[in-house]
Amino acid sequence: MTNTRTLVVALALSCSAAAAFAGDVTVSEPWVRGTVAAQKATGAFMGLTAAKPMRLVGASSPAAPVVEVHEMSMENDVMKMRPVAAIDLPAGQTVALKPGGYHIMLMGLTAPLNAGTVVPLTLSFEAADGQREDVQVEAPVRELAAPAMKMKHGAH
Ligand SMILES: [Cu+2]
Repeated sequence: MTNTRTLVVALALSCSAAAAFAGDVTVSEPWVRGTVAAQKATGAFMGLTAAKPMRLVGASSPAAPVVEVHEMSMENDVMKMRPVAAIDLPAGQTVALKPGGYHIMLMGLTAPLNAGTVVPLTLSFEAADGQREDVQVEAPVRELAAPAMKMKHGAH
């Protein structure tokens, strides 16, 4: 698959007066891990590069009623995850949201996310001066074929 294309759709929602411009953060290679029937949660991953110091402070998606910013860590050979209030994005440095680390958690899924479909995400960023910026992302769903990981949703 040629998924190297940067899928950044920096549309300001017509109904959102707060989304003025979205030029300060670049989102690269967003993707969502596909799910099987009855699976209620999955992760979204991407690279985030901010032109000036920013923080990822939240996310939302029409695909899931609950969306949180999570951090994953290893505890006694078990991957555990917990919500974090924000992810710091230093200027000019790409911060990776990837399996085993930071991710965006989509919870309360009502239908499986199949490879080949696209999940719209709205990412909310905050600058040092408190200014908010929303970025729209279209994240393709990838096959659930990644190496199996022991996961425990301790925080959920
Ligand atoms: Cu999580």
